[in-house]
This record gives sequence, structure tokens and C-alpha cells, in this order.
Amino acid sequence: MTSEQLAWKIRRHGVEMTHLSGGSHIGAILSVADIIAVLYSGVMNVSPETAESPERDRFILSKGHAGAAVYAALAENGFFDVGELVTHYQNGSRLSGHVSHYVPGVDLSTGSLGHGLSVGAGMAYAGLKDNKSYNVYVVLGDGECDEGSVWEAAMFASHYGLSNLTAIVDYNKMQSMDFCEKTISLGTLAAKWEAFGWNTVEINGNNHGELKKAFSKRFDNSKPKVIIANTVKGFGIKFMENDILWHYRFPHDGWEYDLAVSELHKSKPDGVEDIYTPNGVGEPVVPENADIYNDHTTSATWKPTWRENSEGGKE
Ligand SMILES: Cc1ncc(C[n+]2csc(CCOP(=O)(O)OP(=O)(O)O)c2C)c(N)n1
Ligand SMILES: [Mg+2]
Repeated sequence: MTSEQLAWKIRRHGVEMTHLSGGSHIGAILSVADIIAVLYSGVMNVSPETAESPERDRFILSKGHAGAAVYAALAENGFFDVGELVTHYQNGSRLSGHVSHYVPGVDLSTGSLGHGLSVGAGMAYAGLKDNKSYNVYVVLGDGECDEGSVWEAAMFASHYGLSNLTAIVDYNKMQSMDFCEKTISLGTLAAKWEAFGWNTVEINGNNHGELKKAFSKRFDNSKPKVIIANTVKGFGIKFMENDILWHYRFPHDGWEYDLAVSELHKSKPDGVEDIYTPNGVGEPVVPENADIYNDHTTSATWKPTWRENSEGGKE
């Protein structure tokens, strides 16, 4: 499977998983899908067969709320059955909303932002001390970079010369309630990482060619590497792009789900099957005065009684 095919599958699974569960964070899943797809399509040395190998690479999704993207990549890589993905966020499922280490292939449970880089730096430090050849990859959100612990870990990593550590910042300029700039300005993000002693590469993080080049770029020093990946939150589904509503809102039954699927079908790579709606969903009818265009508050995303009478839905 190519990285483009995997990225499409991650997006399609992400829409289905959040739709069925009433789970949040579809914007964050779509934002990071290309980064995860490229990592799991040849950059990282991971597979179900080598899961127990001390030499295999380590991966941490520090922005754990986009866990559905990792679950989709793992299932598509054979770590568990793709059919399990639809249990996401349901009672009794191991596929919790925030990424869980009970799932095969997941190294660390995350969700409380700001901790993944510290753990990743510890893993990288241990790898160097034990003469192991593995690399550690940590994906952070840009809003997550507001957390002071990120910068403690950044200093630790440069102090100990952790050249086996790569951080990727999913730089979509948004966090949960608003744009980063309006919440806490990150200023010149790449310059900050550089000042903390990191090799810094800045790219378009929704472009697979640029991602692959950034991952393979080698530096002739012993600093850790950060990839500042400029992304679009909601990337791939136009009406979700750069709209903060889709941090928490999920694609509801009706036009929201239909339009999301039909948009994805417009960019479906050859050779990829959609296991949920093999032929797409036709042309969705979008109501002229859809609520969604009038009510962009996060409270509008929480409708606890939705689907209360239907099977398998959130209670
Ligand atoms: C320590 C902590 N504080 C607050 C939250 C609630 N929260 C969940 S997602 C999110 C926004 C994260 O934004 P960003 O890191 O930019 O990720 P994105 O969704 O944009 O990829 C917040 C504040 C959390 N999960 N952890
Ligand atoms: Mg963000």
C-alpha cells in the first residue's frame, strides 16, 4: 500500500469511527493523517512480526486525541483486525478515544497533552545508553506546545544529544477552541526549537513527498530533529478545513456524514477500497440553513441524547 493510499484509508476510517461513536477530534485526525501514513509506510521499522524486538522503532502520538488515526494505521498494517475499528469509543472497546497502550502496536497511552515528548526523550536516551539502533518518533500538536513540559523535554533531548529522536509538530495553527494565535501565540516556532538546540526542518505536512524528504534528511551532528509540519486542520474534507467546530463535533447522520464521505471519494486514490460505502453516497443534500453554519459553539457538538434509540450509539 502506498502512503497516499494509507492516508486516504485513515481519513475514511476516521470519518466512520467518529460518526458511529459520536466521538470527537475528526479535524485533528484529518490533520495528522498524512504524517501518520508516511511514518507507517516505510519510515518506521515496525510490524506485527517485530513488535517484541528491542531494536524496532518507537512511536508516540502525544496529541493522543487523534488516536483513531493511529488505530487505523495499525489495523491496516496488520496489528489487529480492520473490522475492530468500528468499535472505537464504544463501551467495552479497547479502542478508546484517546490512544491506549492496550492496543497492539501502541507504545504509550496519551491524551493529557504535554507528556509524550518527555517519555519519547527517555526512550531515546535509553536507546543510546544501551547501544540500540532504534529511533523514536513523537507527534505533537501545536496547541500542545503551550505546555511547559514540552520545552523541558526539548532541553533534555538537546542536552543529551538524542540524535535518535524525531519530533513532528502538527502545525495546523488551531487548538480546541480557537486559533493558536488567539490563544497563546507560538511566535516563530521553528526558531524556538532551534534555540532549544534542535535540528529543524519546516515543510508542508500534508505533502507526502516533503514528509518523506524531511524524515530521511540526515544531519552531521548529534542533535535531535524536529519537523515543523504545516498542516490544515480537517484536511481533505473542505467543509471541515480550518473550522474549529470540527475539533469536537462529529459527522452526524444525514448531510454531514454524506458530504464528508462524498468529499473523500473525490480524492480516492486508485486501488483503494472503501469498506463502508464502496460506491460512495451519491450527491448529499445540504439544507440551505443548516444549523451548523449558524452555531459554531462547542456546546453544539454535544448532543448527549443523539441516537439514544438506535443501536450501537452513544448513550
Ligand atoms: C493537559 C491537557 N489540557 C487540555 C486538554 C484538552 N484538549 C484536548 S485536544 C486540545 C487541543 C489541542 O490542540 P493541538 O495540540 O493543536 O492539537 P490539534 O487538535 O490541533 O491537532 C485540548 C486543549 C488535554 N487533552 N490535555
Ligand atoms: Mg493544532
